[in-house]
Amino acid sequence: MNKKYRHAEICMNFAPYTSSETLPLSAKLLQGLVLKSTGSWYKVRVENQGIWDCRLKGKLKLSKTGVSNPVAVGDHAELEAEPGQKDKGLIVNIRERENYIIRKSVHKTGHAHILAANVDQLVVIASLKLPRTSLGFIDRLLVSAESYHIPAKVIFNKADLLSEDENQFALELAEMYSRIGYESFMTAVPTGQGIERLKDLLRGKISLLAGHSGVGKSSLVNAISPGMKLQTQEISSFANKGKHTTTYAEMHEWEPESFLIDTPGIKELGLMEMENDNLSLYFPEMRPFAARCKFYNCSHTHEPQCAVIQAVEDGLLPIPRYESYLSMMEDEDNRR
Ligand SMILES: Nc1nc2c(ncn2[C@@H]2O[C@H](COP(=O)(O)OP(=O)(O)OP(=O)(O)O)[C@@H](O)[C@H]2O)c(=O)[nH]1
Ligand SMILES: [Mg+2]
Ligand SMILES: [Zn+2]
Repeated sequence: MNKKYRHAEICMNFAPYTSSETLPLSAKLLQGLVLKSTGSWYKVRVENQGIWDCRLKGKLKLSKTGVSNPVAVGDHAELEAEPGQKDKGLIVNIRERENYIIRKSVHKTGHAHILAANVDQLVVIASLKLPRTSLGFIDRLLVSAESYHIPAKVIFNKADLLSEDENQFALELAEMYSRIGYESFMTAVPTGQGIERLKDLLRGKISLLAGHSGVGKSSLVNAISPGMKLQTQEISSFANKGKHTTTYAEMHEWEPESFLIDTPGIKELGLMEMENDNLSLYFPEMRPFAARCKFYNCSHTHEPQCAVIQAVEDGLLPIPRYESYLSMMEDEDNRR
Protein backbone atom coordinates (compact mmCIF):
# COMPACT_ATOMS: atom_id res chain seq x y z
CA MET A 1 0.00 0.00 0.00
CA ASN A 2 1.58 3.23 -0.96
CA LYS A 3 1.61 6.45 0.96
CA LYS A 4 -1.08 8.15 -1.06
CA TYR A 5 -3.54 5.34 -0.56
CA ARG A 6 -2.84 5.28 3.12
CA HIS A 7 -3.60 8.92 3.45
CA ALA A 8 -6.74 8.56 1.42
CA GLU A 9 -7.83 5.71 3.61
CA ILE A 10 -7.64 7.83 6.69
CA CYS A 11 -8.88 11.06 5.32
CA MET A 12 -10.80 13.32 7.57
CA ASN A 13 -13.49 15.75 6.68
CA PHE A 14 -15.06 18.50 8.58
CA ALA A 15 -18.73 18.99 7.96
CA PRO A 16 -19.25 22.09 5.85
CA TYR A 17 -20.85 24.97 7.66
CA THR A 18 -24.57 25.24 7.27
CA SER A 19 -25.74 28.76 6.57
CA SER A 20 -26.60 29.35 10.23
CA GLU A 21 -23.06 28.42 11.14
CA THR A 22 -21.42 30.60 8.56
CA LEU A 23 -18.99 32.95 10.19
CA PRO A 24 -19.69 36.62 9.91
CA LEU A 25 -17.20 38.28 7.61
CA SER A 26 -15.70 40.21 10.46
CA ALA A 27 -14.88 37.09 12.47
CA LYS A 28 -11.24 36.41 11.85
CA LEU A 29 -10.00 32.93 12.49
CA LEU A 30 -7.07 32.57 14.84
CA GLN A 31 -4.27 30.14 14.12
CA GLY A 32 -3.13 27.67 16.71
CA LEU A 33 -1.03 24.60 17.33
CA VAL A 34 -2.65 21.70 19.17
CA LEU A 35 -0.44 20.80 22.14
CA LYS A 36 -2.71 18.25 23.76
CA SER A 37 -5.89 16.47 22.90
CA THR A 38 -7.94 14.56 25.44
CA GLY A 39 -10.85 13.94 23.12
CA SER A 40 -13.15 16.35 24.89
CA TRP A 41 -10.93 19.41 25.12
CA TYR A 42 -7.77 20.60 23.47
CA LYS A 43 -4.83 22.62 24.69
CA VAL A 44 -3.91 24.96 21.88
CA ARG A 45 -1.06 27.44 21.55
CA VAL A 46 -2.80 30.35 19.88
CA GLU A 47 -0.69 32.68 17.80
CA ASN A 48 0.21 35.75 19.90
CA GLN A 49 -2.38 34.83 22.52
CA GLY A 50 -0.83 32.20 24.77
CA ILE A 51 -2.28 28.83 25.57
CA TRP A 52 -6.01 28.29 25.43
CA ASP A 53 -8.43 25.52 26.33
CA CYS A 54 -10.49 24.70 23.28
CA ARG A 55 -13.44 22.63 22.19
CA LEU A 56 -14.50 21.54 18.76
CA LYS A 57 -17.11 23.56 17.01
CA GLY A 58 -19.79 21.81 15.04
CA LYS A 59 -19.77 18.25 13.94
CA LEU A 60 -16.74 16.48 12.70
CA LYS A 61 -17.32 13.82 10.17
CA LEU A 62 -14.89 10.95 10.14
CA SER A 63 -14.75 8.71 7.15
CA LYS A 64 -15.22 5.05 7.99
CA THR A 65 -11.75 4.60 9.33
CA GLY A 66 -12.20 3.88 12.98
CA VAL A 67 -9.78 6.61 13.90
CA SER A 68 -10.93 7.68 17.32
CA ASN A 69 -9.58 11.23 17.45
CA PRO A 70 -10.33 13.80 14.77
CA VAL A 71 -7.89 16.36 16.18
CA ALA A 72 -4.43 15.30 17.25
CA VAL A 73 -1.35 16.75 18.88
CA GLY A 74 0.60 18.69 16.29
CA ASP A 75 -2.43 19.68 14.25
CA HIS A 76 -2.59 23.23 12.95
CA ALA A 77 -5.97 24.48 14.04
CA GLU A 78 -8.06 27.42 12.99
CA LEU A 79 -10.18 28.70 15.79
CA GLU A 80 -12.38 31.45 17.04
CA ALA A 81 -12.56 32.84 20.54
CA GLU A 82 -15.33 31.45 22.69
CA PRO A 83 -17.70 34.39 23.22
CA GLY A 84 -17.40 35.98 26.61
CA GLN A 85 -14.66 33.65 27.88
CA LYS A 86 -11.04 34.38 28.45
CA ASP A 87 -8.45 32.10 26.87
CA LYS A 88 -11.06 29.71 25.55
CA GLY A 89 -11.65 28.86 21.94
CA LEU A 90 -13.57 26.80 19.43
CA ILE A 91 -11.68 24.80 16.83
CA VAL A 92 -13.44 25.24 13.52
CA ASN A 93 -10.96 23.66 11.18
CA ILE A 94 -7.77 21.65 10.98
CA ARG A 95 -5.33 22.47 8.25
CA GLU A 96 -4.20 19.69 5.98
CA ARG A 97 -1.62 17.48 7.64
CA GLU A 98 1.84 16.93 6.27
CA ASN A 99 1.87 13.53 7.91
CA TYR A 100 0.52 11.74 10.89
CA ILE A 101 1.36 8.58 12.67
CA ILE A 102 -1.31 6.13 13.66
CA ARG A 103 -1.31 3.76 16.51
CA LYS A 104 -3.45 0.74 16.10
CA SER A 105 -4.42 -1.75 18.76
CA VAL A 106 -3.33 -5.29 17.99
CA HIS A 107 -6.12 -6.70 20.08
CA LYS A 108 -9.05 -4.53 19.26
CA THR A 109 -9.34 -4.59 15.52
CA GLY A 110 -10.53 -1.38 14.04
CA HIS A 111 -9.26 0.69 16.95
CA ALA A 112 -6.86 3.26 15.64
CA HIS A 113 -5.72 6.50 17.07
CA ILE A 114 -3.68 9.31 15.58
CA LEU A 115 -0.68 9.58 17.83
CA ALA A 116 0.43 12.92 16.40
CA ALA A 117 0.42 14.96 13.23
CA ASN A 118 3.01 17.04 11.37
CA VAL A 119 6.04 15.51 13.02
CA ASP A 120 9.56 15.92 11.67
CA GLN A 121 10.93 12.77 13.24
CA LEU A 122 10.08 9.75 15.30
CA VAL A 123 12.44 9.07 18.17
CA VAL A 124 12.06 5.51 19.38
CA ILE A 125 12.95 5.27 23.05
CA ALA A 126 13.99 1.75 24.00
CA SER A 127 15.60 0.19 27.04
CA LEU A 128 17.24 -3.21 27.14
CA LYS A 129 16.38 -3.61 30.81
CA LEU A 130 13.58 -2.57 33.16
CA PRO A 131 11.62 -2.82 30.95
CA ARG A 132 13.12 -4.74 28.07
CA THR A 133 12.23 -3.53 24.62
CA SER A 134 12.36 -6.22 21.97
CA LEU A 135 14.00 -5.56 18.64
CA GLY A 136 10.77 -6.66 17.00
CA PHE A 137 8.98 -3.79 18.71
CA ILE A 138 11.61 -1.26 17.65
CA ASP A 139 11.46 -2.52 14.08
CA ARG A 140 7.68 -2.28 13.99
CA LEU A 141 7.88 1.35 14.99
CA LEU A 142 10.53 1.91 12.34
CA VAL A 143 8.37 0.26 9.69
CA SER A 144 5.51 2.57 10.69
CA ALA A 145 7.78 5.57 10.36
CA GLU A 146 9.08 4.37 6.98
CA SER A 147 5.58 3.89 5.67
CA TYR A 148 4.71 7.46 6.60
CA HIS A 149 8.05 8.77 5.31
CA ILE A 150 8.98 10.08 8.74
CA PRO A 151 12.71 9.98 9.58
CA ALA A 152 13.38 7.87 12.66
CA LYS A 153 16.05 7.55 15.35
CA VAL A 154 16.59 4.89 18.01
CA ILE A 155 17.66 5.80 21.53
CA PHE A 156 18.66 3.14 24.05
CA ASN A 157 17.95 4.73 27.41
CA LYS A 158 18.89 3.46 30.89
CA ALA A 159 22.46 2.75 29.78
CA ASP A 160 23.47 3.15 33.43
CA LEU A 161 21.72 -0.12 34.28
CA LEU A 162 23.73 -2.24 31.87
CA SER A 163 26.61 -4.56 32.72
CA GLU A 164 29.73 -4.34 30.59
CA ASP A 165 28.57 -7.13 28.31
CA GLU A 166 25.10 -5.67 27.98
CA ASN A 167 26.62 -2.31 27.25
CA GLN A 168 28.66 -3.87 24.45
CA PHE A 169 25.53 -5.49 23.06
CA ALA A 170 23.67 -2.17 23.15
CA LEU A 171 26.55 -0.47 21.35
CA GLU A 172 26.40 -3.08 18.61
CA LEU A 173 22.67 -2.58 18.21
CA ALA A 174 23.12 1.18 18.02
CA GLU A 175 25.75 0.62 15.36
CA MET A 176 23.45 -1.68 13.42
CA TYR A 177 20.65 0.89 13.36
CA SER A 178 23.03 3.73 12.55
CA ARG A 179 24.42 1.83 9.56
CA ILE A 180 20.91 1.37 8.20
CA GLY A 181 20.36 5.11 8.50
CA TYR A 182 18.55 5.40 11.82
CA GLU A 183 20.82 7.45 14.04
CA SER A 184 21.14 5.55 17.27
CA PHE A 185 22.96 5.95 20.57
CA MET A 186 22.64 5.38 24.30
CA THR A 187 21.41 7.71 27.00
CA ALA A 188 21.11 7.58 30.77
CA VAL A 189 19.11 10.11 32.74
CA PRO A 190 20.91 9.77 36.11
CA THR A 191 24.39 10.25 34.63
CA GLY A 192 23.49 12.62 31.81
CA GLN A 193 25.05 10.29 29.24
CA GLY A 194 23.97 11.16 25.71
CA ILE A 195 21.65 13.99 26.78
CA GLU A 196 23.58 16.71 24.95
CA ARG A 197 23.68 14.59 21.82
CA LEU A 198 19.95 14.01 22.18
CA LYS A 199 19.37 17.75 22.42
CA ASP A 200 21.32 18.24 19.20
CA LEU A 201 19.18 15.59 17.56
CA LEU A 202 15.97 17.30 18.66
CA ARG A 203 16.90 20.94 18.18
CA GLY A 204 14.74 22.89 15.74
CA LYS A 205 12.44 19.95 15.07
CA ILE A 206 9.09 18.49 16.07
CA SER A 207 9.96 15.10 17.51
CA LEU A 208 7.66 12.35 18.63
CA LEU A 209 9.02 10.19 21.46
CA ALA A 210 7.55 6.70 21.43
CA GLY A 211 8.23 3.48 23.28
CA HIS A 212 7.02 1.13 26.00
CA SER A 213 5.80 2.45 29.32
CA GLY A 214 8.65 2.95 31.78
CA VAL A 215 11.53 3.31 29.30
CA GLY A 216 11.98 6.90 30.42
CA LYS A 217 10.33 9.10 27.80
CA SER A 218 9.06 11.67 30.27
CA SER A 219 12.30 11.47 32.28
CA LEU A 220 14.24 12.29 29.11
CA VAL A 221 12.00 15.29 28.45
CA ASN A 222 12.68 16.46 32.00
CA ALA A 223 16.42 15.92 31.53
CA ILE A 224 16.37 17.98 28.34
CA SER A 225 14.34 20.72 29.91
CA PRO A 226 14.54 20.61 33.70
CA GLY A 227 11.85 23.26 34.02
CA MET A 228 9.33 20.83 32.59
CA LYS A 229 8.73 18.57 35.63
CA LEU A 230 6.62 15.98 33.83
CA GLN A 231 5.28 13.21 35.99
CA THR A 232 7.36 10.03 36.01
CA GLN A 233 6.95 6.87 38.00
CA GLU A 234 9.05 3.89 38.97
CA ILE A 235 8.29 0.76 37.04
CA SER A 236 6.52 -2.06 38.85
CA SER A 237 9.08 -4.22 40.59
CA PHE A 238 6.75 -7.20 40.28
CA ALA A 239 6.21 -7.13 36.52
CA ASN A 240 9.22 -5.02 35.51
CA LYS A 241 6.85 -2.97 33.46
CA GLY A 242 5.99 0.68 33.41
CA LYS A 243 2.81 1.93 35.03
CA HIS A 244 1.50 3.96 32.12
CA THR A 245 2.14 7.23 33.87
CA THR A 246 1.72 9.52 30.87
CA THR A 247 -1.85 9.18 29.69
CA TYR A 248 -2.14 11.73 26.89
CA ALA A 249 0.31 12.74 24.23
CA GLU A 250 1.49 16.27 24.84
CA MET A 251 3.74 18.62 22.94
CA HIS A 252 6.33 20.66 24.82
CA GLU A 253 8.38 23.52 23.42
CA TRP A 254 11.66 22.96 25.25
CA GLU A 255 13.51 25.61 23.27
CA PRO A 256 12.07 28.11 20.84
CA GLU A 257 10.94 26.17 17.75
CA SER A 258 12.05 22.83 19.24
CA PHE A 259 9.12 20.63 20.13
CA LEU A 260 8.97 17.29 21.86
CA ILE A 261 5.87 15.15 21.95
CA ASP A 262 5.82 12.90 24.99
CA THR A 263 3.43 10.00 24.46
CA PRO A 264 1.84 7.31 26.63
CA GLY A 265 3.71 3.99 26.63
CA ILE A 266 2.79 1.61 23.85
CA LYS A 267 2.04 -1.96 24.88
CA GLU A 268 2.09 -3.73 21.57
CA LEU A 269 2.04 -2.42 18.11
CA GLY A 270 -0.10 -3.56 15.24
CA LEU A 271 0.93 -2.81 11.72
CA MET A 272 -1.38 -0.91 9.51
CA GLU A 273 -2.68 -2.92 6.61
CA MET A 274 -0.09 -3.26 3.96
CA GLU A 275 0.53 -5.66 1.19
CA ASN A 276 2.77 -8.47 2.29
CA ASP A 277 4.89 -8.03 -0.81
CA ASN A 278 5.51 -4.47 0.16
CA LEU A 279 6.88 -5.01 3.64
CA SER A 280 10.49 -5.18 2.44
CA LEU A 281 10.08 -1.67 1.04
CA TYR A 282 9.94 -0.50 4.63
CA PHE A 283 13.25 -2.12 5.47
CA PRO A 284 15.58 0.34 3.73
CA GLU A 285 18.62 -1.91 3.96
CA MET A 286 16.76 -4.69 2.10
CA ARG A 287 15.60 -2.61 -0.81
CA PRO A 288 18.74 -2.80 -2.95
CA PHE A 289 18.84 -6.58 -2.58
CA ALA A 290 15.10 -7.08 -3.04
CA ALA A 291 15.40 -5.55 -6.49
CA ARG A 292 17.71 -8.41 -7.51
CA CYS A 293 15.54 -11.37 -6.53
CA LYS A 294 14.62 -13.79 -9.31
CA PHE A 295 10.89 -13.31 -8.77
CA TYR A 296 9.50 -9.81 -8.91
CA ASN A 297 7.00 -10.66 -6.17
CA CYS A 298 9.53 -12.51 -4.00
CA SER A 299 8.50 -12.55 -0.35
CA HIS A 300 12.12 -13.17 0.71
CA THR A 301 11.00 -16.04 2.93
CA HIS A 302 11.59 -19.22 0.91
CA GLU A 303 11.95 -18.46 -2.78
CA PRO A 304 14.90 -19.76 -4.81
CA GLN A 305 17.46 -17.20 -5.91
CA CYS A 306 16.28 -14.67 -3.37
CA ALA A 307 18.92 -11.97 -3.14
CA VAL A 308 17.72 -10.95 0.34
CA ILE A 309 18.14 -14.43 1.83
CA GLN A 310 21.52 -14.66 0.11
CA ALA A 311 22.58 -11.32 1.58
CA VAL A 312 21.54 -12.43 5.08
CA GLU A 313 23.57 -15.61 4.63
CA ASP A 314 26.55 -13.64 3.38
CA GLY A 315 26.40 -11.33 6.38
CA LEU A 316 25.49 -8.31 4.26
CA LEU A 317 22.16 -7.81 6.00
CA PRO A 318 21.74 -7.85 9.79
CA ILE A 319 20.07 -11.04 11.02
CA PRO A 320 17.96 -9.40 13.79
CA ARG A 321 16.31 -7.12 11.29
CA TYR A 322 15.60 -10.00 8.93
CA GLU A 323 14.07 -11.91 11.86
CA SER A 324 11.80 -8.95 12.55
CA TYR A 325 10.83 -8.96 8.90
CA LEU A 326 9.91 -12.65 9.06
CA SER A 327 7.93 -12.17 12.24
CA MET A 328 5.97 -9.29 10.73
CA MET A 329 5.26 -11.34 7.61
CA GLU A 330 3.95 -14.14 9.82
CA ASP A 331 1.69 -11.77 11.71
CA GLU A 332 0.30 -10.52 8.44
CA ASP A 333 -0.41 -14.07 7.32
CA ASN A 334 -2.12 -14.90 10.59
CA ARG A 335 -4.17 -11.77 10.45
CA ARG A 336 -5.49 -12.84 7.09
N1 LIG B 1 18.29 3.96 35.94
C1 LIG B 1 17.58 4.73 35.12
N2 LIG B 1 16.28 4.97 35.37
C2 LIG B 1 15.59 5.76 34.51
C3 LIG B 1 16.19 6.33 33.37
N3 LIG B 1 15.25 7.04 32.72
C4 LIG B 1 14.12 6.92 33.43
N4 LIG B 1 14.32 6.15 34.52
C5 LIG B 1 13.34 5.76 35.53
O1 LIG B 1 12.37 4.90 34.92
C6 LIG B 1 11.08 5.10 35.48
C7 LIG B 1 10.06 5.37 34.38
O2 LIG B 1 10.35 6.60 33.77
P1 LIG B 1 9.26 7.49 33.03
O3 LIG B 1 9.97 8.68 32.52
O4 LIG B 1 8.06 7.68 33.88
O5 LIG B 1 8.89 6.50 31.82
P2 LIG B 1 7.89 6.78 30.58
O6 LIG B 1 8.54 6.17 29.40
O7 LIG B 1 7.55 8.20 30.51
O8 LIG B 1 6.64 5.90 31.00
P3 LIG B 1 5.07 6.10 30.60
O9 LIG B 1 4.69 7.51 30.84
O10 LIG B 1 4.35 5.14 31.51
O11 LIG B 1 4.96 5.69 29.16
C8 LIG B 1 11.23 6.24 36.47
O12 LIG B 1 11.40 5.69 37.76
C9 LIG B 1 12.50 6.93 36.04
O13 LIG B 1 13.18 7.58 37.10
C10 LIG B 1 17.58 6.05 33.13
O14 LIG B 1 18.19 6.49 32.14
N5 LIG B 1 18.22 5.24 34.03
MG1 LIG C 1 5.73 9.20 30.63
ZN1 LIG D 1 13.71 -12.24 -2.31
